[in-house]
Amino acid sequence: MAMASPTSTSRGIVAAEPTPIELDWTATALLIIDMQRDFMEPGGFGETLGNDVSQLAGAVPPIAALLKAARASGMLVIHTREGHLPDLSDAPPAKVERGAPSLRIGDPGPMGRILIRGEAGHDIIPALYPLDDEIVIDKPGKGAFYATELGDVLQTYGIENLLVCGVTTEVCVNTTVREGNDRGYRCVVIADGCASYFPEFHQAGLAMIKAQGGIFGWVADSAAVLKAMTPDRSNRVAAGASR
Ligand code: C5J
Repeated sequence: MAMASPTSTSRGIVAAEPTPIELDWTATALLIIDMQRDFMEPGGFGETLGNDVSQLAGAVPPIAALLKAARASGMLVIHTREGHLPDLSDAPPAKVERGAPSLRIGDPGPMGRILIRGEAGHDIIPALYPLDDEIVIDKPGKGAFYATELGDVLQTYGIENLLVCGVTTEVCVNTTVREGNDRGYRCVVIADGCASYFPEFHQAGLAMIKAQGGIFGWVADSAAVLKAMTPDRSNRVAAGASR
């Protein structure tokens, strides 16, 4: 692997598992999966399925830190939202009719109709709200590539690497990473920037990505990515001090 110059700002080496990975930041996007009120707050889709939504809160501060750094560096930021058209024409009956939730997709709930585009519950949580010029991809499925413009967007911006975070680890994050991996993207999943309603599924979801030499991608903490994004000026300081 080619090593980045210590003063380079366009490349960085992330301390990831199963191996460190060098990334060209100009070809890297931050992909934030489904940080919507419907999954994160009481009364939404996640809770109607019987889940404890407080399990997901820990992912917010690491994502916020990465989002701040990405915005400051000019990195492409993409947010996704899972949800359906008001007439449910893009919602397969097999999804709508599944299980025994307290409210089904499309039913009226405390944050509007469950998992429907344009409703309050479908929106992204205030702490991570997209800026006007950031890309928001609406997706009907679990994977962010299925039936969306994501692939075209990434191609347009020359993206080769994805920093993937969001919820939930084993569902929409994993599905998106698998789709991205098959399309040739290097996916680095942010361990503390993902969460599951089931802590054991979070761990298993990360383990599956990085197993077998990184069969689907890499896993790193947000701090490791932030460190790699920060130019190392120690050489310049040392050189200046010796003059
Ligand atoms: C789920 C998601 N869990 N965003 N969606 O249904 O992971």
